[in-house]
Amino acid sequence: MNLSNYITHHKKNLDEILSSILPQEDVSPSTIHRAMRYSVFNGGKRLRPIIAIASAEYIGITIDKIIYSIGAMIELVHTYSLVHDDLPPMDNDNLRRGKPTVHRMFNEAIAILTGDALLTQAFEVMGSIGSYKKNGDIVSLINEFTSAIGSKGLVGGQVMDLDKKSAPVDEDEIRFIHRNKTAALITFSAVAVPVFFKRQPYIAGMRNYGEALGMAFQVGDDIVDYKKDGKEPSIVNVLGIEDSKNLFYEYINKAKTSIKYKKEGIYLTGICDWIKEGFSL
Ligand code: GRG
Repeated sequence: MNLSNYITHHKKNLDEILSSILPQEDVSPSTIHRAMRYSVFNGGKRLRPIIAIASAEYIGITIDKIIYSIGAMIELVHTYSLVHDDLPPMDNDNLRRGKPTVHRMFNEAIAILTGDALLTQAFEVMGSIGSYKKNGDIVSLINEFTSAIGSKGLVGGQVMDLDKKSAPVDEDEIRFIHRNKTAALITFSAVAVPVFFKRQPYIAGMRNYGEALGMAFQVGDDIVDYKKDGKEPSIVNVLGIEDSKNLFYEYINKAKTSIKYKKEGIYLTGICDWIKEGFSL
């Protein structure tokens, strides 16, 4: 199956699981459930769950309900981070994926609570993963997840990003932002399956893959945003456009070379090309 069909196929199954996890819109109080479903089913690429699914493929684990649930858990946290990031005290965006942001469609209080509820729902899914497969390493999965998304991961990266919106930024600080705000959850997506299934020999390689791909993703996004509206803080402030582009390609190559078994890793390397082409720098 080519990558495009692979993504379409798994996205459909993943969306079915997400739909079964999220309360229906008419469940009281319906406003929050409408907002949760609105934010999740709003045209996301599902990049992070697809990475988790491709990592299962890489290490020879059948793609079943557990793998989709790991993907769903990640997508719920990703969506919460975007809903909060769009709020007025953060990025103050009116549109996300071309449609009104949650605080514009509903209101700010509902957007804050939507993020809170999605984050909480992710941990409910984590509980169900632990119950389906009793011999999985759920404790290590929880530890990986909380380090990736807490104040020493996603939240910490967002704080540094906010601090640096109106202050000079150096290369170490920009790398800190990229590593935490973006690469931490992408890295979690790459290591979650080998961690839960206790496939130790694969964990370091998948961590290298996730870190490099996550860094590439944010460098690419910085370049696109800088060209569009000079958004700061940006790697472009520190390295300029040409060196930032070179760094992007370096990270993409680093992610690809972390995949030792080329046949089994065909979708993982395909995802690197997908990102490379998607940014078309
Ligand atoms: C509010 C705690 C908190 C954190 C927010 C916004 C954020 C931190 C993290 C997002 C980091 C990120 C990936 C930034 C790049 C901007 C971008 C392209 C985000 C969207 O990610 P995609 O492209 O989103 O994977 P889709 O729409 O496909 O789901």
